Amino acid sequence: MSDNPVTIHRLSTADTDFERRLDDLLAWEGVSNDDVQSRVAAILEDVKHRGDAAVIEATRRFDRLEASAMEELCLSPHRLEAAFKGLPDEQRTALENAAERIRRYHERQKPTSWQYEELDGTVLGQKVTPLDRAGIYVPGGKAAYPSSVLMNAIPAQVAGVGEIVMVVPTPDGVVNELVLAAAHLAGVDHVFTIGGAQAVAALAYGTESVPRVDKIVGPGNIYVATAKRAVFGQVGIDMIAGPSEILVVSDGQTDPEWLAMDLFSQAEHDEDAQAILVSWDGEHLDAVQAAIERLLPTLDREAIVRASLSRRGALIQCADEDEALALINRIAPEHLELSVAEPERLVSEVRHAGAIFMGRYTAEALGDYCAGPNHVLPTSGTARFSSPLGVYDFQKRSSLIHCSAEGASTLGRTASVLARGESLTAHARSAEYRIRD
Ligand code: HSO
Ligand code: ZN
Repeated sequence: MSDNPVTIHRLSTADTDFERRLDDLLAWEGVSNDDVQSRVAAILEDVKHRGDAAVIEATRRFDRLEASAMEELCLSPHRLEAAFKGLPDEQRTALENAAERIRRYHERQKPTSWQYEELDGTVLGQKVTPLDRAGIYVPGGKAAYPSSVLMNAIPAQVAGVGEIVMVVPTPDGVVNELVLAAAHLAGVDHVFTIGGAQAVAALAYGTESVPRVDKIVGPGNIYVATAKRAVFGQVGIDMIAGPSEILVVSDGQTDPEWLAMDLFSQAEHDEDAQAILVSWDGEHLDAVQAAIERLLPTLDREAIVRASLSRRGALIQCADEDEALALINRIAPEHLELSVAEPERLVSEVRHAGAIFMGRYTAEALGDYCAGPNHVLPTSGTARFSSPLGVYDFQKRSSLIHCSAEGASTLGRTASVLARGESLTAHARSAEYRIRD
């Protein structure tokens, strides 16, 4: 442990080089290099052609996990249940409580099928259907999060997905009991102790033992992200997640230690995580900086937090609330904490943020575990065009068209004109057969 002052960036919107410095801080190169891409491509090809045998070999090579058959890399429902039952009471109850709240929130996201009838009797509508099979990638190692099992599997279950297949890398055969317990609670059907590009390939193409899924969700390392990008098209994917981020906006009235810990809570995920505090109160920023110095040596993950704060963390002074809003919408953060007296006023002007935590009491950590909304959120500015993981990610829509004789006749005239305009005369004639005089 060291008590050197942390070199967190201090910026002011009044600085002449503010724009450039902010751009530098926000820049994130998540793309994999040619070497990673060719290694991933080789693994995908191997699994596609040799199935289980290729997965078993890759698992032996990368995770040092021996198996002579795929059954040895598959955990039975009994094993998951035993993990759940074996938890200390406090952990089991907390997991149940979180799962219940996450389920209740996601129940509200269920889209419904709808249809309407036109005057001539033609019926139009939209039919919502859950995916047959979803694959959930759960990272192992330093980021093995049982909470993420709940956040990925519960929306799939609420959506009505037929079968949920989970993969979790298990280096040296070390399993995480809480992860297995969460899988039991969230209704996962199959768990395979495999990971990396080989697990993504197995889910995307199917093997003798791993069922082929329709969509793969969940975060992973650079090999997993590269593999997900490569199989996209063959299967659906959720998103390519970058490091976790938090943007806190403070009106200067929140306890500086609360804010320092809120920043740490995301910084502790990863050396590349990003924690930024914005305020129009300069003295308050000084007080938070002092609290950061004071609390840093008390952290279990001090080294990661120090690295994250000095690489990508910042305390930004702005002129007023309007400037804070402009920054929020420019950064489009994964998590936005509005630590102000009246968050509603700001929220109405926020256009881009994955999840918005309103008011001083709403620590982002509560949302990470148990408030109810999903913690799988768009990162690296992608909140400009995407949304939290939800029930809608595990369903798709089909259009319904049921023409009456009269409707077909009326539509036939319009279709015929347009089809002839495209020189597609079979289309035109097909429509014209149904025109009544
Ligand atoms: N903040 C993370 C989720 C997480 N936090 C899991 C703790 N466990 C990404 O949004
Ligand atoms: Zn977190």
